[in-house]
Amino acid sequence: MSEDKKTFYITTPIYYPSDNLHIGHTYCTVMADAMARFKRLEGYDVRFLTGTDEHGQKIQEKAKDKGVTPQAYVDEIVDGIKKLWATMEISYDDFIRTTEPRHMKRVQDIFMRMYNKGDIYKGAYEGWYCTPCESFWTDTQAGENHVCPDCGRPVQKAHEEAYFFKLSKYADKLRELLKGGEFLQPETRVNEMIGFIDQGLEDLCISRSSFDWGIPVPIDEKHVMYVWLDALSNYMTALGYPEVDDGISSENYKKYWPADYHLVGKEIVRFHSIIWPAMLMSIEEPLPKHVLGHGWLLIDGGKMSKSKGNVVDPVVLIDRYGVDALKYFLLREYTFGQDGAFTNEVMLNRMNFDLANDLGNLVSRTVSMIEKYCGGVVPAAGADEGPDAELKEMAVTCYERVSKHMDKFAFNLALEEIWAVIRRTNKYIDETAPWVLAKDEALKGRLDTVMHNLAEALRIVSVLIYPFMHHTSAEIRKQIGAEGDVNWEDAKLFDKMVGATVKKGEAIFPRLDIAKELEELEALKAAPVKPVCTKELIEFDDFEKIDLKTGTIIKAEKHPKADKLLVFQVDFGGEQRQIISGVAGSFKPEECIGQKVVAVVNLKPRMLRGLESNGMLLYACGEDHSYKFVETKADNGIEVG
Ligand code: ME8
Repeated sequence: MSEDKKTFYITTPIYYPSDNLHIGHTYCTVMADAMARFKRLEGYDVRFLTGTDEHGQKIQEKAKDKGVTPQAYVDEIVDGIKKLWATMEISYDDFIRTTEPRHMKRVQDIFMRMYNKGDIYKGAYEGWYCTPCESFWTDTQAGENHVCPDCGRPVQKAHEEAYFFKLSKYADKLRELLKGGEFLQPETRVNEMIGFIDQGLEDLCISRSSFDWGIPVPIDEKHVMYVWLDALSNYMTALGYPEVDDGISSENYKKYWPADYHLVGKEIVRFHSIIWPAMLMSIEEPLPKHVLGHGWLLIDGGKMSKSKGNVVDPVVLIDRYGVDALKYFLLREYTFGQDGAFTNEVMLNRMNFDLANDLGNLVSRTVSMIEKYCGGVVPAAGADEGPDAELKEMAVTCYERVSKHMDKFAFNLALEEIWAVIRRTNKYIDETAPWVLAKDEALKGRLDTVMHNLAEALRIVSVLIYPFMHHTSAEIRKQIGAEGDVNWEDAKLFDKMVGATVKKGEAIFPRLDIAKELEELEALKAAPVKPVCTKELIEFDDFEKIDLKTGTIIKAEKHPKADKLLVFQVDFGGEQRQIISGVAGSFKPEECIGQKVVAVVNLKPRMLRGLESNGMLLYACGEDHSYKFVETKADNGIEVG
């Protein structure tokens, strides 16, 4: 059966692990995830790929600044990215890292295919390079001020021997592809790209020799591949294309390629709709069906970006409001293809109005009333009356409208359709006034019908929201007693709930005090969460070298020749030692006597202004250089490990 399923292959950009990801990256990944979940629910055999783009000058420079190897640098950040996606339960099928051998081998093979086709030649590059964007620019493009036309930052002069890809050769075919109208969306980007081609496509420099953090060019070891050639190939290498001698099959490639959608931010549409198809034309492989350029999340009017540092950390928002609330906000608030401003206020209002008020209230009112009026069991319905038929019709046809919007990646409109059902159902409660019906035994039949209809409408909502907020879907289903897995077909039916037992749970979205939240979020911004680790990572063996012991200060006095130093005599349970610390600003000598301490005892002795210090005491030190003892309750001379 599954052999016959239609496939659906969707990708996100592979992000640079030059820094932790922010809410802009989260936005793109959340959209891809919602689409993947939606298509799975519709019965497609979905392949969802994300990953990291780990080579290039920018990463090499970042690693150097931090004093670590590029690999160690990216390993740590990629770890954080994977944790973020795990927290958000991003349902990717594969996560590709461009430093993995499965990718590197295949990119070299792709390079050779282009080379053997006669599309690669050696020359010299003379122009400008934007390291944050990893883009080449000509004199004209960089302009008099020598800035990157994409991001506006200064570019660096590059003069290198390099390999070139005959991009110009494909100009006509690319123009045709773009004019076809289907390949690149939204439409507004098409003219921009055609304009770019019309200016005259120059051959593309595809190797660098001034740094070495990249995939070696197979025919010339002095060169590494240009990071975009390396990165774009990920969409195929992750599927096992081309077959190389490493035991990984290309079955997935046969099954899923060409990609249905490459979802990318608008700033990298050019790479995906010009360079990428030209590479594929060169190696004579099918082109992806669609490239979709989404808009940016803006902050204070500008693009939120890692290199500008004006970023919103998704982890902070998830901790406070939960994964589903954040996903809902991102998918509901912004229009696909357009930029949108991010502010805490917009986000909190959205969460309060749509989630706490509309959906949260509907769930809690429905479940409470079924418990109160029907003994907690969903009753059968009688004949339709008043607004019943309208409510049913709206609920059972909602999936059609949602599907139509999803075909266009219009997540906001799809959610708006679902919320129209939610709001209609809330209105239905007000119109039917169950609390009045409950007062008259003769109206019990009508009350049952109303309760039944509420439970059914909520069940349909629980199916429809599943691709966007699966935790909330599960929680609603638990509270209303809906059985079994979510099934898209069930969104078309209105008679599944008779006999289900409801059970009131916690409020699914507690109401937020917006003024208080705004203040607290602002305070968090002022005092950003500091990473615990601020130094280079060390090996366990390095740590093992440190000999830490407990002791008690038995004597303390000022250093006769230095105001900042205190001279301690410390008893380590047998041996006594003199240890000098620069903490006179934080303690009076007499208050140190009797203090239990932890000390490094295998530090080489040092002379400090004429007195020997034999070890080092540990303190917790504030930024203002105030010190506190690191206390211990252990006896003297005990090893600290
Ligand atoms: O460009 N608003 O990686 P990258 C919305 N490695 N989306 C945003 C955003 C914002 N403010 N900021 C970033 C790269 N994004 C390359 C890609 S693909 C073969 C190689 C999202 O880490 C958006 O999807 O700079 C954008 O295209 C992507 O992150 C860029 O991530």
